[in-house]
Amino acid sequence: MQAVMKADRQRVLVAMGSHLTVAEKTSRRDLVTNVDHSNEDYLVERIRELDPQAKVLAEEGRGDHVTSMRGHVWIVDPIDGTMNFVHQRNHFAIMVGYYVDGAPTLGYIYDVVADRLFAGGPVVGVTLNGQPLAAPADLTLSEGLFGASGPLLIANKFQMQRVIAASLGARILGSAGVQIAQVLAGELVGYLSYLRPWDFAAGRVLAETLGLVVTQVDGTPVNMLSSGAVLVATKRAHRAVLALAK
Ligand code: 2AM
Ligand code: CA
Ligand code: CA
Ligand code: CA
Repeated sequence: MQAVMKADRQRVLVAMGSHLTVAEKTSRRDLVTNVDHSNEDYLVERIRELDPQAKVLAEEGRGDHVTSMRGHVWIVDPIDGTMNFVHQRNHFAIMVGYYVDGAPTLGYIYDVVADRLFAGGPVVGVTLNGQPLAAPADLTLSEGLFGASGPLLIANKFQMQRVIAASLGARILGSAGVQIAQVLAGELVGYLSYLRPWDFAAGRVLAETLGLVVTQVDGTPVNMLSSGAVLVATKRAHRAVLALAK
């Protein structure tokens, strides 16, 4: 799958440089492009070749109607950060997560323009562009930058302003994948956003493999078949955020 992801980069960069067809899904802030669709086609086809029996849960609807995590389940976000893809031509990710009987097994987050591919899982460890990635330092909230979500911050949901005030500062990038990758790399101590399964499926595998904690903001386990306010953080920052985010 790493080779599939790396090969995909050039295709996506070429498509990004050509005319984009952009449509609104549920609002003017919720976009989809021809590249989201074509890249989902590409990834789902590769997964079908690799693992014909598997179920595929994919954002733009190319996959299956998945109602259980039993068996092999691949979860695909073909372009994460579509708004950035359209308006910045940067700061977006391709993400694939793989679960076996509900167990996080493999994850891939590819920050396409930066050419940073985070890959791996509990059996093989995590690599960044093929090199082993060490677990980030277990810094607490006051010792690092916190990845926020614009909508949660504006609404001050989950005491987002208090959480940020307790950190070294807020960073808002508009791509769950790129921001979770920054937590993996030790560049953020945590990230909190309202997410759907394909937004955090890959990140959860990679984060848990590195000893980071992934739960809902109330501390309960995440569910890979539903949306929720998801917190990805170092162990110490996770404890600090849960205490504040009432
Ligand atoms: P997407 O680009 O794949 O839709 C910032 O918008 C981040 O939140 C992105 O990772 C985006 O993923 C995700 N997101 C989740 N729900 C969203 C929504 N309803 N509208 C826009 N972005 C959403
Ligand atoms: Ca979307
Ligand atoms: Ca997404
Ligand atoms: Ca997407």
